[in-house]
Amino acid sequence: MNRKPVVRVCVSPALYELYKQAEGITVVVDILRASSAICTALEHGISEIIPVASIHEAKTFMGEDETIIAAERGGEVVDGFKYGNSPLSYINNKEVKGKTLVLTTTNGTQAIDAAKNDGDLVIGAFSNLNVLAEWLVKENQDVMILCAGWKNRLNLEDALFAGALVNELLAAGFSYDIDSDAAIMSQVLYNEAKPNMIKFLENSSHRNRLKNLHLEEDVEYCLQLNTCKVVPKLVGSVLKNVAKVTAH
Ligand code: 3SL
Repeated sequence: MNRKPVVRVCVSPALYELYKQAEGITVVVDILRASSAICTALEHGISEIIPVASIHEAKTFMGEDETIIAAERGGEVVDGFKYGNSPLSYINNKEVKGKTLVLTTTNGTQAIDAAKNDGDLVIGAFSNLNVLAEWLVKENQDVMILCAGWKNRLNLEDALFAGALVNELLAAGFSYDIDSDAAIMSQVLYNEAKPNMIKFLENSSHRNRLKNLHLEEDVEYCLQLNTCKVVPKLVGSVLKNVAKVTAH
């Protein structure tokens, strides 16, 4: 590319048509909790992930060998499924090692579905912030960060992640798009929130939804930076880790 790559932010899937790009890389983010769960599952032994939009589609995988099926709606594990969307359920869990994970969630996998045919698609979370930023810098293409939000409403935690990633990419030589306001807004929010994100999100909608479901531990985990070294990228219809593994 002869010019600096640009970074843009789409704060809601409802605005996706205004931001979608035929080329470049879309980063789908759903901090609470789908994108955090995807990174964690790949980091802790799941071999690949098939994101699907509907519970019906997820059920079509039932009975397949070496496959774990996870379904979440409204923050809860869907009846009839053993796994939902908790990243913690994939840590230190021998049952998931080497398996394919089929995953459907309220918003995260819907955002993936919306963007899957437009350029490359990767998954971002606080857990893979640095490794993702480094990977995007090497790719040297325009980046659009798509926040999954909640049923087309903006979610603060997704905007915070967008701000963190915009910070990283601008520091590495990316520039704002002419349509820069959402990126700037996200940076302002993140820079204000970063000393204590949990506190910043005290009155936020999805943090409180998960608190009511006694999932505070998940929220704390999802806000930790750089706990995973994976870059989940959609290859066909499957998310695979494309981060280079450094030899020890
Ligand atoms: O909306 C989603 O995709 C989920 O991440 C929501 S929840 O955190 O599992 O409630």
